[in-house]
Amino acid sequence: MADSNVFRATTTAPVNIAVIKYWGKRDATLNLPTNSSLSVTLSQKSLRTVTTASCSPNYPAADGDTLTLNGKPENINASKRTLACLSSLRTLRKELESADPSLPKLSSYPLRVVSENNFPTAAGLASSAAGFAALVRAIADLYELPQSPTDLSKIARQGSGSACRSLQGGYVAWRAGTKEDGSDSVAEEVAPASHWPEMRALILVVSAEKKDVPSTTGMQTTVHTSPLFATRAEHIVPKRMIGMEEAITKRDFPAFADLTMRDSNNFHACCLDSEPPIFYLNDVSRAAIRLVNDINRVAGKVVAAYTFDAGPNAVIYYLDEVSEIVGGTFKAILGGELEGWEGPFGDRLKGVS
Ligand code: 2P0
Repeated sequence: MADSNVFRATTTAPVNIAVIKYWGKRDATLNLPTNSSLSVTLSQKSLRTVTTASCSPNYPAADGDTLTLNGKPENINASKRTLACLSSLRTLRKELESADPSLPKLSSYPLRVVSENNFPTAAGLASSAAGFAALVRAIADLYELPQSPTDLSKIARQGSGSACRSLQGGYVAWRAGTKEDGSDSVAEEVAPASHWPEMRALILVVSAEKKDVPSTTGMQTTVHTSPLFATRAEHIVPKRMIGMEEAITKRDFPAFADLTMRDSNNFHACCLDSEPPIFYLNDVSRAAIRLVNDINRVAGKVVAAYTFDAGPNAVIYYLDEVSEIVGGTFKAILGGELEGWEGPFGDRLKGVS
């Protein structure tokens, strides 16, 4: 869209929470993972990044490309990951311009990217997934690129691994791939959100503080020092990916929940097995695990599942029919221990708009 020589596109991207975790890189430069992963894309009702990308022949070349995050200018040149995304997107635009010389030469104009997370800062949730997904989508829209979300996932992956799963809605698998150039390390939709409309997620904000060990550092410590991790990447996750896709296809909640909890536990066991050990869970996280087990025991079947990323905050998956039991129990027993809540996300689970 042209507006007095400024071309502009705005988009939003959602947060995703993995049920089979990405942890470990086989190539840190291309950001290729050691194992495949699978996530659920949350609705954008309260957790999303909004990004506007613009370019213009009138933007001073001396300013170069600029990025503003939550109102603060960022040093784009200090972020190799951002530079890699911008460079890949420009290359695709240049291909379009070469094929059709009548197109405006957007690839030669400086870019301005302005991005805002609408999550309450207190949520303490990783924002890199939604952030890089929104950046890639906004620039792809600005450049009118014809590439599919799966093709664009290769670019978002270079920004942050988990970002490649936020370009699509519903249930999304990131296939680790085997090629050295990363061309087959892409995200693809396993099922749309509408496939399982009863699915809900609740985020328990156990702590809003920054995590102790950033994911990028933590995962490589695990890769290099944990004997358990080798078994996880080679044997445990490949089987679980198959089981998880089957559980989603069949809408088998007990199987989905069992794999989700086992995979969270196995990922945190690998963290503990690292040298030095990495601790992401705290006492309240462990209380949340016990509470889910109690809820399931009292229900006489598995109706709720917990999962934890690189921090103490719990995400609880459940189906709408047990919303009151799950929400009510957590509020009554753990409410006072928590710094906040997000969700439930469910009937509005969807992808990028
Ligand atoms: C996941 N996490 O699958 C896992 C579970 C954290 C635990 O993806 O280095 O921020 O930018 O590729 O994507 C966090 O790692 O790491 C993550 P980089 P990212 O969601």
